[in-house]
Amino acid sequence: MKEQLAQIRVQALAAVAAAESTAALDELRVQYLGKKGALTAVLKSMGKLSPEERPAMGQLANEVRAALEQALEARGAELAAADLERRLKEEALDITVPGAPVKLGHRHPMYLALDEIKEIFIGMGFTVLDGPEVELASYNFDKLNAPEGHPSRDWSDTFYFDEDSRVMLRSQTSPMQVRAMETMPLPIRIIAPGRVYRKDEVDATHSPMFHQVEGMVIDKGVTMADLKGTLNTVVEKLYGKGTKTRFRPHHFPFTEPSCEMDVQCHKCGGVGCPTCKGEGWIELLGAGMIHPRVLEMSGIDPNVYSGWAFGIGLERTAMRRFKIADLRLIFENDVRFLEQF
Ligand code: 2U9
Repeated sequence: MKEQLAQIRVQALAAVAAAESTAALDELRVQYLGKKGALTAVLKSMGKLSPEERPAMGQLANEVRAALEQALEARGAELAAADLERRLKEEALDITVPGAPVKLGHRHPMYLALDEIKEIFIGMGFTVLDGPEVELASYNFDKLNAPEGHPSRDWSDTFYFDEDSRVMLRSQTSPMQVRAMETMPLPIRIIAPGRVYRKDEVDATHSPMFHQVEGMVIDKGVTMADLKGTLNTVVEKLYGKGTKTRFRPHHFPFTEPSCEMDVQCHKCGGVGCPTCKGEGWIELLGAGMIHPRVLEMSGIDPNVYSGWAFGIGLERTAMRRFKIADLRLIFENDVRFLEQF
């Protein structure tokens, strides 16, 4: 038994010293000290010894167990330290290396144009309105003096939701202004920007969804002179002081009289060039004095109050502002295009 214990000691200590992982150490612990382990087997057979032999052999067995446990612990600590050393090397971070630059996004060119317009009108005391894109035809058409049968209500131009043409995607932002006339106290100074929808095929100048900014002023004694004065001021802020404008008569159902406003071509200064198609002028927006019937339908007395209104297409404004040749670029959101602004 003495030889057996000595052999176990030599073998086990050699195995522990050679172990290369904590898993291997665990296996050795089971192999020698576990329930069915080699040393445990020797201890179990101790009962067969004579009472004289037992104490010395017991002491020897305990010494072997202690030596083995100590060796397991020491080798375990060694392996853990080596493992930590390896991980510290492998996982070392150089915190002085500069980080990867984060790419910041920015405003879409059309919203840059909208922001400019908003800023100008807010500076003149206007409030910015927001409203539903799904509208009642009564707000989009009837209350804007385009009754049943008006060409603008045609199914080929308008996205209706129901067969009797009562609910639709708004074709202009004017319904927001009708709602304002019905609910806001007078006088009113508002602009209404947003998406509008018309059944157009997509090409370089048309899209079934586009953006407008409309605006209006209603007060006592408002005249066409206020319309011209305010819009001329806006144009000077957008295109620079001294920019010339011109007003041409036009027709809209919701304004009377109606006009279109042109700005002198920034490229040729009015002589005529490809940008203005030889005209010297570029069409900018539509406007007019709010039709007395429109005021009346929303409960405002046209004998006491008058107002003017305008509408401008945002995509076209942004295209002019940033010299963008094709409307589709504005909607495609190709980063290579957007990054240029
Ligand atoms: C109310 C009364 C009157 C809004 C107006 C225009 C003229 C106009 C076009 C510009 C380019 C539409 O996007 S576009 O195709 N708009 O020319 N819009 S006056 O007049 C209103 C609005 C609301 C209650």
